[in-house]
Amino acid sequence: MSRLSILEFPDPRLRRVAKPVETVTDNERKLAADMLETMYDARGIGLAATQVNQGVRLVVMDLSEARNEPRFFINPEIISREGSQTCEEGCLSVPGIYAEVKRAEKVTVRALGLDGEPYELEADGLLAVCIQHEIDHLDGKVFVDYLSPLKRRMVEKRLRKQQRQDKAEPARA
Ligand code: GNR
Ligand code: NI
Repeated sequence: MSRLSILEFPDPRLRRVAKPVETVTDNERKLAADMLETMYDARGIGLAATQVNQGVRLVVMDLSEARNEPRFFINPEIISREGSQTCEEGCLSVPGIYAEVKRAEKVTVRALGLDGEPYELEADGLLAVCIQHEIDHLDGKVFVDYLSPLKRRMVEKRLRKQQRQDKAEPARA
């Protein structure tokens, strides 16, 4: 397995809309394994292929405390949604920024597993938030898009400054 680098907002590559996987092969399984390692290493609970500059509809997640219950979603689709909830979200592509986002409380997701077989999952709470956040990434959306334009510009400014500093002093990053 290898660790991949994560694109950071406002990188325009985060705006690409990912393409469906046609056939699940060892290529997708290798990418999923690399993404899982990358996500664990970064201490995230989810990661979309878009974030590692891969334009395919593939998501990995693990919400377990022990980090031993990986979930894989290929071509995920929300087929029903119910209610609403507000959760403070963060994103590995928007480091250090947290903001409340309103999303559906319960969703039913249809996806393919790593074996290429379709399955459905009913999710609520944080699991439902996370899957909605990840599918947004596949559609080129980032959670800061839900903030007011003023707040989003502030986030963009702060991250651009941080990225300049990281470039100038990589050893301290
Ligand atoms: O690690 C993550 N935590 C998180 C917390 C609240 C709502 C969504 C998330 S997803 C995020 C990882 C990530 O950026 N996935 O795209
Ligand atoms: Ni994210």
